[in-house]
Amino acid sequence: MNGKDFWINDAWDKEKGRSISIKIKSSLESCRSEFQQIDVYESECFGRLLALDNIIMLTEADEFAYHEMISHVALNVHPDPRRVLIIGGGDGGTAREVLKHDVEEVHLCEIDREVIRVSIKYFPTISTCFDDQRMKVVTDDGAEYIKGYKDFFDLVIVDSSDPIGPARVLFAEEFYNNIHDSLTEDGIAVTQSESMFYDKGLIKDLFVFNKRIFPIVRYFYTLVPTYPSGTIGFSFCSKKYDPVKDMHKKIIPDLRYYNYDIHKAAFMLPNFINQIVG
Ligand code: SPM
Repeated sequence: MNGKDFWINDAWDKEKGRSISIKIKSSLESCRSEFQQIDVYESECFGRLLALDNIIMLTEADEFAYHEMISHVALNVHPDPRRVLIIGGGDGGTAREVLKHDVEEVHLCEIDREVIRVSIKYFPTISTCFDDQRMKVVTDDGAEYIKGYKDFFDLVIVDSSDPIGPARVLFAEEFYNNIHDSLTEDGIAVTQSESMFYDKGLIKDLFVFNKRIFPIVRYFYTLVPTYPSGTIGFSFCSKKYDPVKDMHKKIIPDLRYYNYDIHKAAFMLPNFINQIVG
């Protein structure tokens, strides 16, 4: 940095010949964990930023658009979600949203304890979940942890990083079979499924095998300016409930992105992605 302009680019996308850049004011922490490079920056216009292996995971300015949508859509479809598992999500943002509902227990299984540590230290408005009595925090490989549960969770949320490095196994068919088995008979899974503009091949693969595993599989998306293409999507995998027809209108306080019209609109897809997931 040293007084010069410093920009962070999404490393994975840069390799593919495209880039979003965010101007950085200062580096707050830079460390190498057992699994990955972890960086926390103060950015010029998005607040603090967390990057894993030089790929942007979140910024303070737009994280709500991601964390609200990965959580509240399914929590407003399942009539009575009691037990929730979050795989990944070590920053705590997804759990913060889940805990706004009347849930009994939330298991958070993050492979990298250093992600939890830096999130508690540098992102206090995001990592609020870690003091909640309903939380069970585990540092383990989510792909292994889920094998210990059968017919147990009402909702499984996979808040993963990209399908490279430690999160690669979280995009495999075997993992989704294990998610299916861990869910109760009317359970739902929501999984981070990347950009409909940039990751069509990945989304196609996910939908081919998930349609064999779950009776109802849909793609929905949210808008996040600091992710490549400005949008990121999720797979909605359900044993019983339709994400739109079975929507409930629960009262949830303090939301900045999610509302009932957004819930429905998020499943309305452009033709090019409908052809892949439809
Ligand atoms: N709790 C926030 C964690 C973020 N999880 C999703 C990050 C996905 C970033 N992928 C962007 C695409 C880059 N190739």
